[in-house]
Amino acid sequence: MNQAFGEDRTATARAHSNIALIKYWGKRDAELNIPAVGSISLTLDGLSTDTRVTFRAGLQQDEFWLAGNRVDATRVTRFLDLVRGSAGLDSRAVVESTNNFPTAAGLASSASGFAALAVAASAAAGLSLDDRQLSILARRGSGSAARSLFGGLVELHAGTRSDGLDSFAEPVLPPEAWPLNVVVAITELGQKSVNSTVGMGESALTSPFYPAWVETGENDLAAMRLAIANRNFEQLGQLAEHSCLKLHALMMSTRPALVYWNAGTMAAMHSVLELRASGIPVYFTIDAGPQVKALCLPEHASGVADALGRVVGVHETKVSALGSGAHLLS
Ligand code: 2P0
Repeated sequence: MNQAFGEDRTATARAHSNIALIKYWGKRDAELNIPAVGSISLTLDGLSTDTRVTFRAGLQQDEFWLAGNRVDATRVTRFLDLVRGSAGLDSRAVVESTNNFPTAAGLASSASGFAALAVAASAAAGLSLDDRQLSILARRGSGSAARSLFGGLVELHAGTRSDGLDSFAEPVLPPEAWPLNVVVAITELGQKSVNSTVGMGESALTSPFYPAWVETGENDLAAMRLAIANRNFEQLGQLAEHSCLKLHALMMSTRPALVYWNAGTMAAMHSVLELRASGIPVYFTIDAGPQVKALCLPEHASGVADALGRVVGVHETKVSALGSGAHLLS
């Protein structure tokens, strides 16, 4: 650190991405970013974001560097303002972030991104927040980020309070308690066209299925909690596929329609169904993007990855186990 910038306050954090088994889509408060429904996810060890935050006196504006390129800092500034407000800090910050996976292609970069930013920025600002407070802070950046604070299987509560203080994530099962694998099949490397925040706002306003989506959410969560408590993989998989397909029915019935699938997505889904018909317990889930994630047990992961890797339209596959929660690196 340059002595001339003796007031630098810096911290670096790592967070892993997560995929939802019971999906979040829709907000009950857009300003405070409070979800309309709860969600349950699985934190992935193979997909992570490392973020360094340096508050620097005299800096004119926040700088956001993603993989070495300076990018728009609007959303980062809005988030850092929350941290500065709590810490009574004026300094702007340099935020340097790297993902080890394609950004904005439906692999939840905002989840690991805002979770890492919440941990690094609060530490650099000198705040000492507990896990629940960190999860609430991360949620303000991105709903799915609240879940990436924790490893293994995680639930984000929608809560009922208007201030959102009961909308936080909690661990359901630590990663070592139930070894599950996810095979990610990448069907498109480019950027997706509609971001999730905008998309879910349009779904709430225009899809005739949105009321049913919100109404059935609690039942799905309860059934998934039970499947996890019983370590019932078939139940977990069936419920995850149902939540995924219900989400995409909601998206497709939005105006303008949100169609995230491509031909490779569909082919990979059918490959999962064929594997299952041949006796391999494997289930698919898909987020707001074209990638397919296949849920399976570790003994089937390499066979599932081989099969999905041969599907026309699948560019590559990546096997991931359950990951740990967000943590400081320095
Ligand atoms: C999820 N997704 O539960 C669902 C499934 C995408 C499809 O959470 O507006 O980027 O920043 O709170 O967290 C993506 O939504 O949205 C998401 P904001 P976020 O993983």
